[in-house]
Amino acid sequence: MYAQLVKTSRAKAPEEMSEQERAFQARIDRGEKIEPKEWMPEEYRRTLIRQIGQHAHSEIVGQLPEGNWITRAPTLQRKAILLAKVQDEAGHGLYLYCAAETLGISRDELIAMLHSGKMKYSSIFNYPTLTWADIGAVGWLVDGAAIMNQVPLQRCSYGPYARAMVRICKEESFHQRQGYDLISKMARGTPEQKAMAQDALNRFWYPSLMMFGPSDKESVHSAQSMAWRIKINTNDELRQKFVDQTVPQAHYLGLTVPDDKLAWNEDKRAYDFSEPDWEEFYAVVRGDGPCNRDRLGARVKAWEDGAWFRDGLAAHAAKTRGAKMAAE
Ligand code: FAQ
Repeated sequence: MYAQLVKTSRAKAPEEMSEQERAFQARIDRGEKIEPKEWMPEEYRRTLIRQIGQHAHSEIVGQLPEGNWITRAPTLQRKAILLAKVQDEAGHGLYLYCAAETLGISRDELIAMLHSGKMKYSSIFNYPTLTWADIGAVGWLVDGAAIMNQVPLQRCSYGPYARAMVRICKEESFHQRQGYDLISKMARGTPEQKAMAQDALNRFWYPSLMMFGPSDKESVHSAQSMAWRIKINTNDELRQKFVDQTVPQAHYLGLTVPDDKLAWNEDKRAYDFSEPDWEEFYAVVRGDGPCNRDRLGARVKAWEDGAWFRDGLAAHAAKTRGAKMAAE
């Protein structure tokens, strides 16, 4: 079902739509929310499954780079903060799997597609977290980019996705602030700590820009997804907003953004900046990033190791159901 999604770089024109599709589009254009039991075009449903499913997988796989540092956090307070953040990401994954399930796909099917490589997760989580400063960079830059993309999604056309985003955005905002707090302590610490903060920025800058997806001219889904308000902004619009928000923060921290071409453009009242290396992006998306195999391997192992627990829960639920039916 998922694999049949048509890839198109343009939105369907009104004359190509059926009467029912035109009425559906009119509801979207009026800003109405679409709810699970209502009629929707098959492609709308599949596009949502793809995007929400990938988003859910990203939250779950996204626990791995930070989970890697829980046992090595430098203080009890930092450890408690990191634990809370990683747990929040699990919660985000669960809200999003629930939202996807309202579209008629099961969580088991979604997870099987992640494990077989049929479904994607965000490219960013295929980069390693080599030092403690990377945990600051993940919060500051990765959560910062995630929020930039997710705040508009609170206004997306599909009710369950839009509502899931409200709580997720509140929590992501805490995540971003804790990352900025961590990186600012490092940037204002000893020369060695400042060097670690700079090194983390150097390594995470371009992968963070890649999170917004390919440039608008290469984005296959944007036009139709925007017409359906599954996406509110284009990939390049959000990337630009992220750069404009983040560069002054880096300057304030005394850190240098690793881009020789970065310059304020007074005419457009925004920064000019270098594009990420798109060949690297597509290689990571294809499965050839620095950590793809480790990340997927860790998820598959966790799923297999947890089988006894899922089986136990299902057996208990069946037993309880049987006892209830016998009593009725
Ligand atoms: N990585 O036509 P478009 C987080 C794929 S949450 C991998 O532009 P679209 C929280 C795309 O799927 C981060 N693949 O696609 C956290 C498509 O391939 P397909 C996740 C990517 O969907 C923080 C192809 O390229 N957030 O970080 C990426 O219109 C810290 C063509 O691209 C979301 O998922 C990528 N970066 O736009 C957790 C937000 N970009 O499927 C832990 C919701 C593109 O045809 C720690 N998603 N591709 O085979 C979206 O807004 C959109 O799906 C985009 C991509 C903007 C990501």
